[in-house]
Amino acid sequence: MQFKLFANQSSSLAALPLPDADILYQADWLSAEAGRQLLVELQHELPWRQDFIKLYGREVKIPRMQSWHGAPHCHYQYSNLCLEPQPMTASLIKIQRRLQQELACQFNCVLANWYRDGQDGMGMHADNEPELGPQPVIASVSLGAARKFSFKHLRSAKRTDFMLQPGSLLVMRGTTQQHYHHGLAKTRKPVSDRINLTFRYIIEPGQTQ
Ligand SMILES: O=C(O)CCC(=O)C(=O)O
Ligand SMILES: [Mn+2]
Repeated sequence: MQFKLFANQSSSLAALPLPDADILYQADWLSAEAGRQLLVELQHELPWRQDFIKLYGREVKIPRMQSWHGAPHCHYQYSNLCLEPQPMTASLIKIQRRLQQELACQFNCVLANWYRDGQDGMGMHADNEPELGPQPVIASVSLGAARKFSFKHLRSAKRTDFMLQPGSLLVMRGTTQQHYHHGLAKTRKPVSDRINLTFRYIIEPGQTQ
């Protein structure tokens, strides 16, 4: 199913009608000009790295560049990778503050992903690491090329695709990570650079929720 309705819609955050989930989307959360500026700023400012994961005993490049930022306790672990947090930058703090205000919740870290072309992508996964808590709020800001984003409902295997527009905000919260995988498919179509920021909150050791 395609959410054509949301493709170029303006104004405010709207709920995506997916069962067992709580997902909000706004296509024009940033103006076109602000989005373009932020893309260039982040391309130049963040300490981008090419990371590798182990697959069947072999080291393989992950198909994107990434940069992990946050509070000192925010370690990010997946596959055999453990990322140490880089300090937040002024541009990341500005976006984080606006998100915290508009969504009335706290974030303390952000994963930046840079998809250089259609051969970069992210496999289907859930952001369900225990340190994110049982019902994490994940706020995802997209810049640059529009790319197809997919949700897969785990019980029914039903897939829902839609285009994530530059300047858009996608919020996944509630039970979304328990019932869905999400990902960004590679494409043979010519596409230019895209940067995605996913703001998260990692619980501090000893903190009770
Ligand atoms: O690039 C995207 O839109 C998705 C990124 C994502 O799912 C993640 O960083 O966990
Ligand atoms: Mn994710």
